[in-house]
Amino acid sequence: MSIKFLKETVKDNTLLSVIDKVINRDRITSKEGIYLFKNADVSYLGVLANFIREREHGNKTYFNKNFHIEPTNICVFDCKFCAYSKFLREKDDFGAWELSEEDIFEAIKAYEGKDITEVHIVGGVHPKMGLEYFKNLISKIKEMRPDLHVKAFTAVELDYMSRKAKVSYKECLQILKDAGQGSLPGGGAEIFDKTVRDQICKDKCTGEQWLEMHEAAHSVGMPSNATILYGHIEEPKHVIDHMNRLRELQDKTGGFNAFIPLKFRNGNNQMSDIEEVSIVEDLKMYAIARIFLDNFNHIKAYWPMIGRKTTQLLLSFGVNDIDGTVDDSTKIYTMAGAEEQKPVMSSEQMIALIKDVNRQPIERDSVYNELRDYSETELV
Ligand code: V47
Ligand code: SF4
Repeated sequence: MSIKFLKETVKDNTLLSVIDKVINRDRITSKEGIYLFKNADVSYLGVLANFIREREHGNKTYFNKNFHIEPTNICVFDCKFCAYSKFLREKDDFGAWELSEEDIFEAIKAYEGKDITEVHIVGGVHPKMGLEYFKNLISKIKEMRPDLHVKAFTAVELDYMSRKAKVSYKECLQILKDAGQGSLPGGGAEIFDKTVRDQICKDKCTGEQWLEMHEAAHSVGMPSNATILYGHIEEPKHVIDHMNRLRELQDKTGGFNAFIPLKFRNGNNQMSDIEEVSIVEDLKMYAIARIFLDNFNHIKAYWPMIGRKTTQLLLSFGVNDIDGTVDDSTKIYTMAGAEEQKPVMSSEQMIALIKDVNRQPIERDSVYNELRDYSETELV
């Protein structure tokens, strides 16, 4: 359905005014954002989100070639949704891991000669792995692979690192940047609102600290991503408050690359009694993110978490980026019950996934420089 036709069929005044705002590139308010969650149906949201997506990016759909390193799942925190972490006292239990430096270098060496452009390093907050350790680790990784972009550490890990090392956020980030770190992933954001955050991840950094960390990263020249963990106990007002705080920070710094909604998965965690939301809620979440976050260039669907089929559908609901090849190197979602029990996609499979829904596959680097257009590439 075209946006013009949508305008002719919609009768609700608020929904009509949101259409006009989208067409005129005007910003929607938080009140309107909440209204969309409560009153707009998924087809209306899809038309608007797709209109914005195609206006900004045409059919272009970005992916990159990356892999993950998760140094440990030992964590001092106890997020209720986490299916992955173990306390230090459980370090000898089945399922706990602590990679040695050698293990990490082996993992890097395994990609020697391969045209991978990014390593994504995140893990549990291990009480014995601090700033000094990670600074040296990054320097050595960059010595081995100067061409590799290192996207590393959630604001939660960084907050702990800087407090232990007794340095400011900015100093901590500058040290890591000097060692070769290129950017920050978006994890740890969850829901900024204190009442919700206290119920799902009370002991880790606050929403305000998460935002402060990303502001500090942008100020030292490191871009970052932002996430939201949706589909559990939060309400529309919390989601909109979360996105509003991100929109305000983005106005100030312009340092965010992508927004990544992460769907709560209920396997093997302390929130397993909460049912997962339906695909309709997923589509609405992504579409409203695309409409609300007018100053974010990219909305990313992280396929190992949301699954390949939904990812394809999301390319018509505002999404223009599907992350990377990942190469079976992350356990966060498989342990929480995501469909992707083996998150491996070759570049050919990513290209096919994008082409199957008539979009244009573009390989990008970590900061969205276009590396290669695969539209004309014949797949064997
Ligand atoms: O902050 C943990 C989420 C995040 C569950 O920046 C869960 O490019 C759903 O942020 N159900 C970490 N989600 C991962 C992350 C990420 C992933 C891919 C790309 C990027 C990027 C960032 O994973 C955590 C938390 O929100 N998470 N457990 C769960 N049960
Ligand atoms: Fe630790 Fe991250 Fe799991 Fe929270 S989500 S318990 S910070 S590993």
